[in-house]
Amino acid sequence: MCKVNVIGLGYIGLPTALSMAANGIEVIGTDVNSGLIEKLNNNQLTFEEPGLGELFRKAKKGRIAFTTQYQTADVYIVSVPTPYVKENKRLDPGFLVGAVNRILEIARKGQVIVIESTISPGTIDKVVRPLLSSCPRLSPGDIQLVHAPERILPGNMLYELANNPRTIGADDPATGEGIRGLYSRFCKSDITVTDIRTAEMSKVVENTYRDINIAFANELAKICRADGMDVYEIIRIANRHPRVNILQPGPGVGGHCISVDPWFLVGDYPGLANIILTARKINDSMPEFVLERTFEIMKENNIWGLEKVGFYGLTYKENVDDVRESPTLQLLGCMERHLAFGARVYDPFVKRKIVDNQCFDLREFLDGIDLVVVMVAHDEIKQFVDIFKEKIVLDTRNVLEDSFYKL
Ligand code: SAJ
Repeated sequence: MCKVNVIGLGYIGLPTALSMAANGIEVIGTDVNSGLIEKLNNNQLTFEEPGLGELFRKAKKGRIAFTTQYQTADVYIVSVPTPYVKENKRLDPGFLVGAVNRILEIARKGQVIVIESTISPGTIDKVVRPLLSSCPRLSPGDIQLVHAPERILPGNMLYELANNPRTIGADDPATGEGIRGLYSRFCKSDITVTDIRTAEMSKVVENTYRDINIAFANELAKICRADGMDVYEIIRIANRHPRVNILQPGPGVGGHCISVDPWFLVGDYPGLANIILTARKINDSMPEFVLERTFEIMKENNIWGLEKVGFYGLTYKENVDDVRESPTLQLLGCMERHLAFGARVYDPFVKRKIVDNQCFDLREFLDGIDLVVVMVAHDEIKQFVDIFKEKIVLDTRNVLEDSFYKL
């Protein structure tokens, strides 16, 4: 029977560990954050995701334990953060190196290390393999490496974990087939086995594809704004074409994935990753574009003073609590650089104070302001359309009716 040690119990590691345990696999969930481990051992979840509570209860009926310690296992799944260095747009492999080194302290011949964290193409060769070859306890080939990138969409993680096709990159086909068998215990879709380099590149390419297509929608929004056209109607009609699928313009691209992964290609292939770089610049320009629209609307409605303005939404997208690289944080950073302070901010999913003038109650947030800029399309908005109607609204997510300002 296969025993699995999942390293890193964040947005990817925890659902993966729980899904495996709920499907009869023995799982040790490891995270260096003792507070997180304590919460899990007290049956408290560490982030919001539809269905996570039910999966947690199902997993706890299986064989799962949470600890800060690494434990020897047949398979180690590494799902630690892989941030990128803003200055040079390259991957910061620090957490990955730390996790692999800790595994190599206890790993034994015949065991497998699966890297799930998103990594730039070539990271396994450049960063991970040298750790194995320099490990005095092990001989070449004792430990097999696999890269199994995830594709789950925050906000729909558990369904996608079970139903999205998966990619398994492995040096050794037999190992790839073994890991395919393990993942098929909870993944009901097809699982492609390929080599590691192809698995690394395909993952980054998927997210880069999406970033470019979001940039196209955002550029269309700017073009239509300049010419007084309705970008949403144009996209709606264009998408009636059987082979056209234009995405939606928004206030920017956030999250730890779409806004990050394309930079790996820009950093690794300078001079070649041209449309990729241009798309990143377009998406990163959207928070400033929202500020320009906000100022236009303030002038048009004689609203003077940012204390009359509120930004609804701090997370990077609807119905999640993740604020990493969020367009609102990018926008507030831009305002600070121009010494523009005083606007209010509110997000129903953000319970802790992370910015100045942050409100924690919707009515408190709306009371006394004239202009609301909707930055995130949380479901809450649709429950309170009537009170939003009492305000001037810039709806950057096209989530409210036509009576409001749009991008
Ligand atoms: N966004 C738009 N317009 C759109 C779609 C998205 O402005 O039409 C914005 C969102 O508001 C958000 C950002 O883009 O700020 C990214 O959101 P997302 O829903 O497009 O993607 P993520 O980051 O939540 O998840 C992506 C997914 N990748 C793809 O769809 C190719 C997911 O499958 C990956 O597993 C995930 O990245 C990841 O972890 O790599």
